[in-house]
Amino acid sequence: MTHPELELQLQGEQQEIALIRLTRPHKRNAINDALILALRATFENLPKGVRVAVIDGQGEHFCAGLDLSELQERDATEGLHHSRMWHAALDRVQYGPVPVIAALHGAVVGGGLELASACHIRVADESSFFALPEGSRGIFVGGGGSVRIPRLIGVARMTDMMLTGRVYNAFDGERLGLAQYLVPPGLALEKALELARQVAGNAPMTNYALIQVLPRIAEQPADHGFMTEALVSSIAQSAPQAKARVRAFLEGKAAKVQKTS
Ligand code: 1HE
Repeated sequence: MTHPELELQLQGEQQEIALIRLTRPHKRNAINDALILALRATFENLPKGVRVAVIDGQGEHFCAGLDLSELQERDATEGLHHSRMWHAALDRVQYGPVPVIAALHGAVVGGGLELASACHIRVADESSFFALPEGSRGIFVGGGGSVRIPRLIGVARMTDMMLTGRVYNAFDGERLGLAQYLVPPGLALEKALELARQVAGNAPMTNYALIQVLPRIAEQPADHGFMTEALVSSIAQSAPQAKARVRAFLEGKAAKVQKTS
């Protein structure tokens, strides 16, 4: 399946890394209907053998958010369906088959930040900036941002971003939790691919539990969460891969945890 708004490239020794690139640089990768549908289709049809995905944007910016030129033509009912279409697509990103790493640079704004917040790891280079211009455009987030972004930075900070148009630079973005990694300009993709190789090497059941179960435990009352955790950890540890990995450590054949400087 090919989409002009999006490029899928397989990387890694076993083609286990899917590099998904937004390819509308002339529109700063603004997300029109075709692009959001292409994202959904891509995550629903990842080639067999893919174990991790990386998303980045072509050109000077990761993503300028919703393509505002399409907004003018929608009435309320169409707007509702449009927002639900984004929800469905970003649900496939967050709860798809593999962990997803966003490589961020330049503008990560509006729907671009909503897309980034549906990913599991965000790597920002120092040129990145984060904003929610919806507030000043007289609209509201519609791509799941009101659910996901407060979980990263809190309701108060998101409210401020939308009420005042506040823009966070890359340093503040990383400090607040909009990104987990900060790298020099131009190196976000390289770092994201390095992390992707590491993630692809994990036991599949561990990755599955991390992307599918951990966020759901976070939504459960503590008592239910403990029970879910016990069930999932018992399944994970019974996998042959887990047993082999633990044995390798006990026999001195696996890496120790290294102190960082
Ligand atoms: C666009 C869009 C867009 C650029 N929709 N066409 N998002 C925003 O409110 C952000 C709007 N964009 C910007 O603030 C700036 O474009 C950027 C800071 C991202 C980049 O600035 P710059 O100087 O590199 O580019 P530019 O000259 O502003 O834009 C280049 C072209 O891209 C230009 O079109 P052209 O035909 O004149 O060349 C722009 O009009 C076009 N462009 N951004 C449409 N967003 C699910 S709900 C989510 C709700 C939202 O995301 S609202 C926030 C929308």
